[in-house]
Amino acid sequence: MTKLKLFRSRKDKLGFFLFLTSILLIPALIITVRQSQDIRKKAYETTPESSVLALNVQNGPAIKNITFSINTPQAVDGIQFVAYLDYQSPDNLVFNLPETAINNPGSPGLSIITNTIEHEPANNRYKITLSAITQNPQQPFPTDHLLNKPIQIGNIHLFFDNITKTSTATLSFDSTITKVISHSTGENLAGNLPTLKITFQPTPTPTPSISPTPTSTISATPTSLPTPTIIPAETTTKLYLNLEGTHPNGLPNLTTTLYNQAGNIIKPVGPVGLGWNQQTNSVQFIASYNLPRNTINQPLYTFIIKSSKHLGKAFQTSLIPNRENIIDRTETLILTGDANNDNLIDLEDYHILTTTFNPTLHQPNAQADFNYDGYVNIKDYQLLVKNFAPGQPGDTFNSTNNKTPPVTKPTKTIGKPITVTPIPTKYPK
Ligand SMILES: [Ca+2]
Ligand SMILES: [Ca+2]
Repeated sequence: MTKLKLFRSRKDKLGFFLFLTSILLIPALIITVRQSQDIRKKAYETTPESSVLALNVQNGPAIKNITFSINTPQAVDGIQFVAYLDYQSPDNLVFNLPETAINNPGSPGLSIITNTIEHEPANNRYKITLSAITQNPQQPFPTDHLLNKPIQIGNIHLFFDNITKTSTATLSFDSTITKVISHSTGENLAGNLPTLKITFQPTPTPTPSISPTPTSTISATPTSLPTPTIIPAETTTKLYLNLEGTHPNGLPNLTTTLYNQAGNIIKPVGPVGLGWNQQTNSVQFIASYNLPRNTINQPLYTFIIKSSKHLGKAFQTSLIPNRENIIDRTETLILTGDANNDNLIDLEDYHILTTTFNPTLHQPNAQADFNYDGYVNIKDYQLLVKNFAPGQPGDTFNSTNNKTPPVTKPTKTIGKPITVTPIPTKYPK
């Protein structure tokens, strides 16, 4: 009698066994992943304290506080968030959110370093952005015993004027945490946070209306100049740049890109030079370009400067063909602190600093060595904190006018007087 053989070989038998195991294991794995996601999401839910806003105001001015809190199961380097305060009945209620309205957080070890409040009258809302980082770069937040307990991120004070009990206005509050950087992994945990929505109904006021603050828009109006096409001429440019933290022995890793008015990149002819100019005490970039000859008008060109640690900077200039052009832009400090070279100085850069912070270890190539002294220490921390500005990226090339300054950064102006000068015999200090 022949024995029934289910498997022709040991290999078949093994294959069948593996198949059976995978059928049983895959659903188990899916359930485990879902469970861990649920756990993480739950850990980040906002606390009841922050989601309830009781507004019991009497006649006359009132101040109400909103407190933001989250739980964190991991130690973090800081938090960034954006919140919108929408008002539905602006005629009934007057309130002001001065820039100083956001206080320091209630949790020790965390400090708020940037906050902005922008009124958007067209949308009936205020936009509030806030960033908080740990006070000590060597100590992530919170300390272990606070993990999974509510962290108070910050308080926002609402100042209400002329409140009466004759009418009702509705205010709703939405906040989104944009970045919560894990100290151990650098992962942005904010994606696991649910949007917090707070709605409250005050008993407010007839009278005044919210006076919209006009937002001034600085728009650079470049003079568009015709570019006649004539035989190109080799043109040398010497660009003097004030890159924060650099010095004769600490030069940045620099990318300098030249654009013409059409938005085309003009590649340098031959090698480019990067060095230190003793006379101007600044970084010197030298390159030659083939530019069209133009005897009538000088077209404007745009240099986009980006170092691996500095924010991008756009400089507009004319370039006179067939000669040396010296462009001194040392009056503009190009800010440092962009450790991951994404053209923002924010929590991710702070995370790189906290994880490489070591005042005694020589780290000549450290990304967070912003003053190029070979160490990541308190001096680099101070530079980063000074320049910390999430949501305010550095310049990039803008094809509409070879650069439009962002509305949120009205201090940035372009189209400054062109400082193209013929080769000076001696550079003036
Ligand atoms: Ca960055
Ligand atoms: Ca340093």
